[in-house]
Parts: sequence; structure tokens; C-alpha cells
Amino acid sequence: MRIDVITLFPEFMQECVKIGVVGRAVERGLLQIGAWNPRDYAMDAYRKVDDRTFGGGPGMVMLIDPLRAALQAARGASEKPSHTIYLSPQGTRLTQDKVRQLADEPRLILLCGRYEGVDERLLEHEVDEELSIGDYVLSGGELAAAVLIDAVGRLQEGALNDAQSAQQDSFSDGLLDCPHYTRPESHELGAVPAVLMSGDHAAIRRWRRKQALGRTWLRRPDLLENLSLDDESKKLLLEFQEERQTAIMED
Ligand code: 9D3
Repeated sequence: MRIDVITLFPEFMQECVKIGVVGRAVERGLLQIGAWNPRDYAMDAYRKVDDRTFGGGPGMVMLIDPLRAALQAARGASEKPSHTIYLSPQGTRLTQDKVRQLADEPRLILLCGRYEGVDERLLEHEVDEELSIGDYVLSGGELAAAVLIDAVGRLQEGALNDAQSAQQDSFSDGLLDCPHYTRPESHELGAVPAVLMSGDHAAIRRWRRKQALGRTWLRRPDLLENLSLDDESKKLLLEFQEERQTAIMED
């Protein structure tokens, strides 16, 4: 897969994709990243990329022409058809379903805005979809693009190691993760739950599923509402709820 980013901060984007799973995917040639600076395509003497907003008011708007020229240059860098995304607070929310869908595209172009955003006419003509990464205010699209690249990059075939891939299968079921522990078994901050030291793999599997269900119920009940639990899961969640009630009463 190839991802091209249109950004006033191309060095930042290139730096972002050097670490971790995505860095390895790039090194292995599973993922190619390009960055294109609209300032390099601004043809006036000042290399201007923004101007005042029509209608008045504070803030600057990114000009059509430098962005359009940068988009054209990026599209020309490969034969494959490109799906173009504008990262913006007005977009639909990025979800793991959307990430999986985008991970199958041969090529993405990510348009990052700065200032108040981009002239609407460019969006109407050159952009396929508009995505937000959540309900909080960033100062530009670059960190959102980095989030998208990370989420999509790690899904490229061969990006994860075997252990990570196996985990993906068992935990891509819409629940939060269970708690994790490592050495030492006994520590002044507390002991490790005994079941994890028991060697009883069926009991460990049940405990982890119960914890995942219980934490999802406590912290993200909205996620549970969209799932239909099988009888075993319902039983485990009920056990978690009863154990928690007992713990609260004893407290
Ligand atoms: C304070 C400026 N706001 C005036 C009402 C509008 C505004 C313009 C530009 C708010 C944020 C931004 C920059 N944000 C992004 O480019 C962005 C973003 C975000 O802010 N939140 C969540 N996802 C995204 S994706 C791109």
C-alpha cells in the first residue's frame, strides 16, 4: 500500500512513520509513504498557501491552487487509483471498521488542513471522504493523519509478528482488553491473580474473557450494546457483576 500526505509539515510526517510496527512495515516495503508540501507548489513570489476568509472574521483559509497542484503531483507518483481523504473536525468519526476498509485500498491520499481549514470548493472537487479522529480540537490534520497511518499500517499483511497477529484474532471481537501482568509474581504493589499462575489454560481463558466483558461493561457500556453475547459470555459477565457486588459490600 502507498499513502501520500499533503501537508505543510512533510518532515514531521516522514519522522512519524519511522518507529514501531509501522516503521518496520515501511522498512519491509509493505507500506510506502510520500509527503507533499503545498508551499512547494505555490507559484507566487511569497509562496503563499493561505488567505483571509471571505465574509470576514478571524483565521485564514488554505488556498485552492497550491493544494490542487500538490494533489496532482502526489497522484502522479503512482499509477494506482487513489482514495482521497480530508482529515477534519467536520468528518465522520474514524472507527476500526473504517480502518479495516481503508487498509484494503491500494493507495490513499491524506489531505491535512491548517488554520481554519481548506476552501470548500477544493473539498467538493478533489476529496472522496472527510474523517475526524474524535471530538476534541487539534491545531491541524497532521496528528490525525499519523493516527490513521498507524492504524492502517499495522493491518498490512506481514506488518505484525505472529504473536501480535494471533492476539488480533482473539481480541478483535469488540471488547476491551483484559488486565495483563508480568514478573515479579509478588510485589509490594500486590500479587498476580492466582488463576494466571495455575497453569489451567481453560480457567485462564475464562478469567480473561470475564475480565474483558466486565471492564467493557464498567467502562464502555456503549460497546456492549452493539454486541449480542452468547450464553457463555452472558454467564461470565453475570459472574463478574456478582463478584463485584460482593467486593463492594465487603468494602
Ligand atoms: C478553533 C478553530 N475552530 C473554530 C471553531 C475550528 C477548527 C479548525 C481547524 C478546529 C480544529 C481545526 C484543526 N483540526 C484538524 O485539522 C483535525 C481534527 C480535529 O481538530 N479533531 C479531530 N479530528 C481531526 S482531523 C483534523
